[in-house]
Amino acid sequence: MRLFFALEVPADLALGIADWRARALPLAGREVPAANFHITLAFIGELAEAALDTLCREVDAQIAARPAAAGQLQLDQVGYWPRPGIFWLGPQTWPDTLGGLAHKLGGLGARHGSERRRDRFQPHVTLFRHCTTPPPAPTELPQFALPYREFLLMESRQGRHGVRYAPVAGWSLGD
Ligand code: 2AM
Repeated sequence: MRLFFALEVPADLALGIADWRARALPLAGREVPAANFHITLAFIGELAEAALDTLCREVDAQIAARPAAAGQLQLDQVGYWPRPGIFWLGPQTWPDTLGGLAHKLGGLGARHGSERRRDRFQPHVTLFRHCTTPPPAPTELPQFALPYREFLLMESRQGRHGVRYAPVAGWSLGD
């Protein structure tokens, strides 16, 4: 199973973001479908199905020991990473608790063999993949509020019509 931890983008917000993308940005690279919008907290990669229960119990224990807080992100900037060729929408600032959660989840992934991220955590929704040149600035600045009260363990499945993400488990965040 190819797994990652993520914050979900609610369907109505995803449609709002897709509308803004169509209005404010030219087509760049490959457009990510609105149904696939999410914010990756930590990428796990391939995990044997037999190890899934262990991973979930480890997350339970982490959350019980140090509950992470629910919150809200203001998605108010865009960015471009030339190496993966990703054009993204994300917040300029975010709660330390969210960075802490991403770090802890990344640590659990590392125990199961995934590579630890070396770059700084930047929450983001990928809008376009495979961009070869930086897209121009949006004609309309983004301003989307993304409230989050839980995070999900997602499975990435390659289908005939492209990749699809399916939730495998979820954890509520405290106040
Ligand atoms: P993204 O978060 O930049 O969009 C499922 O594949 C998700 O995990 C995608 O959202 C993807 O990028 C992220 N992802 C894929 N491979 C990754 C890797 N090697 N390191 C970190 N994140 C990765």
